[in-house]
Amino acid sequence: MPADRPDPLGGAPVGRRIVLGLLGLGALGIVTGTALQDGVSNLLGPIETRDPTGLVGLFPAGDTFRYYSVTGSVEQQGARDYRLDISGLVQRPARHTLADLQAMPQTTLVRDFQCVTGWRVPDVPWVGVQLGYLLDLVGPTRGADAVRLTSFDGIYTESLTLEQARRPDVLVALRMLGAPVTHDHGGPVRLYVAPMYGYKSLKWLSGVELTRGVVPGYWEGSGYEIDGWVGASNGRTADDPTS
Ligand SMILES: Nc1nc2c(c(=O)[nH]1)N[C@H]1C(S)=C(S)[C@@H](COP(=O)(O)O)O[C@H]1N2
Ligand SMILES: [Mo]
Repeated sequence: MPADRPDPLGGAPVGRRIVLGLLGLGALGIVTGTALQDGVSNLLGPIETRDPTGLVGLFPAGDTFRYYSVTGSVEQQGARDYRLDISGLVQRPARHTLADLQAMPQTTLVRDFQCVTGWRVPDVPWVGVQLGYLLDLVGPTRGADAVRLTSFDGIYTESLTLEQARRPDVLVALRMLGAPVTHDHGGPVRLYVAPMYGYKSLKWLSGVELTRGVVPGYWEGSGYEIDGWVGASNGRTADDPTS
């Protein structure tokens, strides 16, 4: 039989193409509960190592978030210490406290959260300030066409084109799951990029830098798509100009 065909009885490995294909569908919770708890082993590769047949993972994992961090532990930032810097190619650089952000217009979204490794949490309530609103406050200069996002974990970075960053479903999130964003989920302030995979939703957000040209994020050197669209789902429509 072809090497890529799953063979449950014979136990032949499912080819990488098929595993990735399932992930690409994105609708199945296809990883097991404990397999992917730790941060650095979240790459696509380990799924095959831990579940060589690809069959164990076809059982639903439960609709829960996994804790991910590429660093061991992250220092807590409380409501008083928190600062968000918006800098780079802007007319008026800004620094916001948590209270500043709370006083700005809040947007509520109820959308899925979907990790590229296969787990997905449906209908999560998110509340926060649209990233586009914050960009309007600073006024990107003519040369700016992207944003680089940094985390106070000191390591993780992400990026979006300016057009993506201005989407109304991209939030600087202050609340998720009906409560302030917890430390483990990247609080007090994280990004939520509804139409893209979870890795774009940077936790412990500390900086937004306007750049010329997209600077690839932490995982994007290892083969993750820079444009991490989840597909035509989660509120994105086929006639969406940025899809
Ligand atoms: N700073 C930081 N942000 C991050 C990550 C990370 O390791 N560090 N992991 C990303 C990935 S791959 C996912 S799926 C989500 C997980 O969010 P959660 O830990 O709230 O479940 O955070 C994203 N943002
Ligand atoms: Mo992820």
